[in-house]
Amino acid sequence: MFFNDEFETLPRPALEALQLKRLQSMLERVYANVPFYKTTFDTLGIKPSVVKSLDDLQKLPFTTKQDMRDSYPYALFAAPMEEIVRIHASSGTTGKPTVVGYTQNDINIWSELMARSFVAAGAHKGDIIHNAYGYGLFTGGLGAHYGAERLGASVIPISGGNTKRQIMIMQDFGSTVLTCTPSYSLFMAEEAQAEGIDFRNLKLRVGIFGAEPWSEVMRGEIEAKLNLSAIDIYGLSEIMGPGVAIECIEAKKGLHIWEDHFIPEIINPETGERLPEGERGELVITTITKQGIPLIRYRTRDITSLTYEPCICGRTHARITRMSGRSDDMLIIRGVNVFPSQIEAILVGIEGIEPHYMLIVDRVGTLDTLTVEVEVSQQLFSDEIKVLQALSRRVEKEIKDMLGVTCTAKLVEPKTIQRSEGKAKRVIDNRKLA
Ligand code: DLL
Repeated sequence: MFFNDEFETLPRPALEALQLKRLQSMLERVYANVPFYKTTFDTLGIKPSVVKSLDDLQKLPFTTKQDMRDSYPYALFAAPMEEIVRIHASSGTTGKPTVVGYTQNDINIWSELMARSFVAAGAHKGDIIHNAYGYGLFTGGLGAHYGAERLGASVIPISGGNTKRQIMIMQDFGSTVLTCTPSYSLFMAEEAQAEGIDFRNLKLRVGIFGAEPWSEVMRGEIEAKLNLSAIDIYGLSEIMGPGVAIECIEAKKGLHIWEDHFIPEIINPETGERLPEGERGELVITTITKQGIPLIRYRTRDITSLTYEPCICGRTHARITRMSGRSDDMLIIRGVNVFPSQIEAILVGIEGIEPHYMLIVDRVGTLDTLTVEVEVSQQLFSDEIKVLQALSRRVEKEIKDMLGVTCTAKLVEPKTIQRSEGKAKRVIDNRKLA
């Protein structure tokens, strides 16, 4: 099942010809309308006409989050303000947010791509979509909302928060599709259990989870606890919002990136060189139809790989693998590179451990220390101290064996680690304060 049969299954030669045509006209547009691009191109002695093939994209410079910050709030917009109908922003880790603007045409395309994404995930007209992504400057809520309406489904704009009420609504309104962050879905499962509500009695069939990294093991956990099929959705506000890429329910093997609107590349984050198909590196995206804020070779900082292998679902669009973290949230602990998602994958594989954890990084003298605070099941927590100690040692040993990093495991009571209704905060890095 497709939302847009023609474009989702466009044979690759036609898809690539379309990409080139759209890329060339986008380059002309930004060169004429965005002083930042004109200056950057002129400094490098490049004209938009340098791009004669898709490969020539490599001749163009990258755009970074810093460039967006420097252009705060509107300097990268390529359309006049009278044509901007919506503004979103993503919270920055420091200082000002990154601001993005959409023309009506951008909103229409975003809605279509989200509708395509819903269909790829196995949703359809007639579904009742419980949208618990936050509404506001964050793109999750409104992005999924407009896509659900475009699909013709019934959308419940519940947003995040008030979890007990969420569960009541899902039960009473007969929600069939759940959209929220993966960590929030587990929190909902926990709350439901505390209320004595069994997800097996709910009508949920599909969950569309994204906005933060999660793991294959966590998928298993969510599917078992919420009794639904869990689909990974990717997106970022700079490029559009949710719906840049999504897994298809047929294969659940990689996320199709909508290539008639975005050109993906994978680069070595150190050298900036393009990597061959299948190799893991930083995802770089060029938008080819956006009007509000088109971006050339935007460095997402997300780490993934790309494949053009045909998919059993029939979509011809390339797939990216599940994100394994960001090149900039990578922790370096005593010289060892560690992604929080790697630790998570280890934790959720250990029996008695709950998928709620916090990594605390500190510096004692000149030595980095890592403390892994993680919740254990109620049953285990009331067990003998000996049992808990053995479990701590096991967590420490598995992390050491798999990742080569020494840590201290601190097992805590169920529900003591702060829950999030949006993106989960998994790392406290006290070293930055020094
Ligand atoms: O998180 C958009 C979104 C909303 C995506 C709802 C999916 C669902 P930002 O707030 O700009 O936008 O954050 C974008 O979140 O660069 C990734 O690091 C991370 N991210 C998003 N989706 C995934 C995912 C939204 N499926 C940043 N897996 C991105 C891992 C993800 N990381």
